[in-house]
Amino acid sequence: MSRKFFVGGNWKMNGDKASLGELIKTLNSAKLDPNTEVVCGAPSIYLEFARSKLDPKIGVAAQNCYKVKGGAFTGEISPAMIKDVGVHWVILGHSERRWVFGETDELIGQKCAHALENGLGVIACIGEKLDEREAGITEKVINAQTKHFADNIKDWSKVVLAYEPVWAIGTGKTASPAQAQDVHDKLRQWVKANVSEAVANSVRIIYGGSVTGGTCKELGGMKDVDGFLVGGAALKPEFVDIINAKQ
Ligand code: G2H
Repeated sequence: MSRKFFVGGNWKMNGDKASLGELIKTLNSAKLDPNTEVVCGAPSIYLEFARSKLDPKIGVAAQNCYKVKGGAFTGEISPAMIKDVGVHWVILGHSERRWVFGETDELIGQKCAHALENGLGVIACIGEKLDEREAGITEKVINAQTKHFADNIKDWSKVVLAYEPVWAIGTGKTASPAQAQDVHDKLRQWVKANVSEAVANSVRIIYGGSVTGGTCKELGGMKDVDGFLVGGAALKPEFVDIINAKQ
C-alpha cells in the first residue's frame, strides 16, 4: 500500500513574527512535491499567524495540547481552541515534553484520545534514550510508548507515528538509515500484531532527530520511513529540500 510521504516541521520555541514570516514566504514560493504532505508545528502564540500566512496546502500543527476542552488550567490550550484558529494537527509525546516537562505516558495517552475525539490529527512521538539503546531495550521502550498511544486511538487514519530517538534530537547525530529502518520495521510489526494488518500497512511512520538536507534522501529511501519530523533544519530554507526528499 502506498503511504503519502509526510514531512513535519517542528519549530519548537523558536522564531518571531519577522523570522517566521520570512520562512513562510520561502515555503509559500518554493516548488514543493505535491505528493508530500507538509505540516509546520508553530509555537502556540503563533498558530493563528502561521495559519493565516502559510499557503493552505501546508498544514499547521500545535506542539502540544491539554486533555480537556476548557477550564482552570493555566497556561494550557485545548484541541477546541486549536481548531478554532483553523489548525488541524497537534504534536504529542515529543521527548522534550516527556523529559523536560515530565509528561507521562498516561497523560500523553489521555491527550491523544481527547485530540482525536475533537477532530485533530496527531503526530504521536516515541523514542528511546541513549542509555536505553545501549542497554538493548529500544524495542521494549518503543513498544510500551506506542501501546499507550494505541490504547487511546480508535481511528488511526488521523495518526502519524514519529520515531525520534532522544539521542539524535538536536545533537547533530542522525540515526543511520539502517537504524531508522530497523526500528520503523519493528514498529510496523508491532502495529500489525497489536492493532491490525490494515493499520500497519497504512500508518505513516516518520523519523525525527537531526534530519538535514544532507541526510534526508537516504533516510527517505528506506522502505518503512514515510517522512520526517524536523526541528533545527525546519527553520532554514533547506526544509524545502527535505520536503522534496522522496525520489
Ligand atoms: C526532533 C527534531 C524535531 P531536530 O525533536 O522534532 O528536532 O531535527 O532539531 O533534532
